[in-house]
Amino acid sequence: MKLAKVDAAQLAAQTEPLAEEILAGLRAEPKHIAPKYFYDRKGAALFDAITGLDEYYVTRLEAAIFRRYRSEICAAIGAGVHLVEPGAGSCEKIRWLLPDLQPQLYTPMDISAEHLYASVTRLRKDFPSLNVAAQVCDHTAGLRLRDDLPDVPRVFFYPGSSIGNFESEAAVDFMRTMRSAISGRGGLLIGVDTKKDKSVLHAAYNDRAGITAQFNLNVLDHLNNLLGGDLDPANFIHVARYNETLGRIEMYLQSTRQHCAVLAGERLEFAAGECIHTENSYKYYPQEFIALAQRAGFVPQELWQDEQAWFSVMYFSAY
Ligand code: AVI
Repeated sequence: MKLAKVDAAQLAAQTEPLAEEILAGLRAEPKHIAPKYFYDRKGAALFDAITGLDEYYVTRLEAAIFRRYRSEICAAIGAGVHLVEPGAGSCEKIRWLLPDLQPQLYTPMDISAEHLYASVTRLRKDFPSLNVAAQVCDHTAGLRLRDDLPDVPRVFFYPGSSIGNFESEAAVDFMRTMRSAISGRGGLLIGVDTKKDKSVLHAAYNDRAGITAQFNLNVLDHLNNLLGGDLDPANFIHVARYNETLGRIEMYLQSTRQHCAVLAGERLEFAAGECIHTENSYKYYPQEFIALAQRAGFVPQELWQDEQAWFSVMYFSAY
């Protein structure tokens, strides 16, 4: 019994700051939830399913660009670097560069220790000579790299247009953080989704099979599990629309009726039609994105695109 009490107290201490952050978003006008809460185990599996959808061109085109230009991309990065991948998740994308790229060290970072260690185990099996120093951290809260790592050029790898999930100013701040973690030579290899016809974007975030809807709604179950609550996904629908003025897809959970729910002991009220903003996914023309990266201190070197110019992979050096 005593042990159970200690565990409960420890758990409360760990979840309190989380609860404060999440509840602040749900007390705000308009209500919002940070997109990092999509990714519990089920959310990560749903996101993997999204990447295989016909309508979600992002992953397919990025993979094709890497297949086609792998040797050029590896040449731009150079051999013997320390490759750092924030939010590496399943460590699948590094495989696009291996075995051509021969990094001296690879540091995948992820918020989920369980997910990260399972991914690294699989990677080590397939690439036994790859030197891996994984790091469990929330990279959106800062990038603190271990200081006992080899002093070789550091290259950040940030594929998948994850940069699009930051507000543009926050994207500059995050790239600045990466830039300051590079001393001497090094760079940034990044995948960025491009502005395109609205109907293509709309279809990519409103797939016919409803996987993106499940992914969006799953955030409510994740919060219930994390903090204790009764947010009911049946009271919400998935909404995704392209905001042409801001150049971003916006995702919401819209309440279908007036209702109340409880989360972390707090009562939350939802009006009929009220929306919780769950994600932005910014799309950039290459020149727009290059200007942001330059503000963060990076120097544009190379740009690779698919034939329709729907997706961009860019390499920036630190000097
Ligand atoms: C992870 N991120 C780049 C995805 C995107 O396209 O913004 C997340 C996503 N949301 C809905 N579908 C995919």
